[in-house]
Amino acid sequence: MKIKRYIVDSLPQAIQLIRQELGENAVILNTKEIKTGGFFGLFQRKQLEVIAASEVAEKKAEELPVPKQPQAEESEVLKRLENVEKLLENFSKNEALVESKQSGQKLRKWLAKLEEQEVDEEVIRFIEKKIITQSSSLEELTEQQVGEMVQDAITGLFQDGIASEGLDSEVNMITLIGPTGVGKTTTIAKLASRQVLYQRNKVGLLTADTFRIAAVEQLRTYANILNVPIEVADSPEHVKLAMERLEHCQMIFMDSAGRNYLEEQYIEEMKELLSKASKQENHLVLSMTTRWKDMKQIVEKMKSLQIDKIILTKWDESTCFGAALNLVYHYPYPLSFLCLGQGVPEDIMLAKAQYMAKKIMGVDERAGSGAETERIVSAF
Ligand SMILES: Nc1nc2c(ncn2[C@@H]2O[C@H](COP(=O)(O)OP(=O)(O)OP(=O)(O)O)[C@@H](O)[C@H]2O)c(=O)[nH]1
Ligand SMILES: [Mg+2]
Repeated sequence: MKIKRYIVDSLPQAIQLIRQELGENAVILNTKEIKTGGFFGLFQRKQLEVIAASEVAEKKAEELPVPKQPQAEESEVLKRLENVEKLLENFSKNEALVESKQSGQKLRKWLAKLEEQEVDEEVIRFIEKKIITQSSSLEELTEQQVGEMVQDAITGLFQDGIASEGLDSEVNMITLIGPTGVGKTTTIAKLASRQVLYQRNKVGLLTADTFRIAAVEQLRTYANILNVPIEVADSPEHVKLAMERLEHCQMIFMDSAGRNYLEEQYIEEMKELLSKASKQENHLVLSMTTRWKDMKQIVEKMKSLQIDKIILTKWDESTCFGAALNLVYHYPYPLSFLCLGQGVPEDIMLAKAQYMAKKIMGVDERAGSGAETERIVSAF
């Protein structure tokens, strides 16, 4: 028995070839539509795979001088055909297995990248499941196309975790809370500058950070540049009085000392104070240079204060961005702003899903997208 595989454009073409090569008695065992050629998965051609067999071996057997046993010979052919069928079945099963392994490999490669970026296990499994259920033909996609699907899934998660407004238009007091050195004071300077420069709002600054003299001076410098009033309060009680003195301002930005959040007492006092102020928003400031494990602990600790939104700073200094995705996946606090440098007021922009997803996927933002201009224009 001779078996041959043909890749053709049509069945008549296959029949002609089979007759020429395997003779008139050849039989077609299987036909299947396949895709061939193409470039990175594009422009592929639909063709037909035809498996045909001819009974050459039987003819030889007939020529041998053996006693005629027509019935036995017949059964022999059937047996062989059954074997061929089994072989073909195994062959296509193996082919399917190889294909599914390949598609798995492409997806696994991207998921490994997410792991490198410290996207946590649960989020990775969520993305994997989403992509597998979304596409029944992953094996037909190129690695790049699978990557685009991963990026879309990440963008979708971020889109659900972004605040509809950076600063709520109803709000007249913004408090920035968060650990030491994440950029609270710098971010207040950025936000306040923009209110003064672009929104033409009357702005007041208030600092509850009296732990370091330099901290007050830092904010006072910005207040002087912007020509806006600044109040210093050294206890939650004084914060209340300071707020009254700034009542004429359309927007008050309150700075706080990161160090104080280590003290339960301070957190308790702030909690009471913040719950009293109406029309106010608390933005928790976190730095992208913080490891996810630590960031999670900070959020857990700060949770008892009312967190309305999260600002993520130092995108320019980090190489690992998965924590941002973990945050929106695990916590209900929407992202408001992203800070991308020390420059006041330009290095801030509204949280943007595509930007964050690209960072995680390692797509170079500098390559032609004009990130610099983008962040200045879209900050408010
Ligand atoms: N690269 C980079 N540096 C930043 C960013 N935001 C703030 N910084 C820098 O981080 C350092 C600390 O910033 P601060 O604004 O003083 O931080 P803070 O949270 O007020 O710190 P404490 O008052 O000590 O709690 C400064 O050198 C800032 O210039 C940012 O987005 N990117
Ligand atoms: Mg500060």
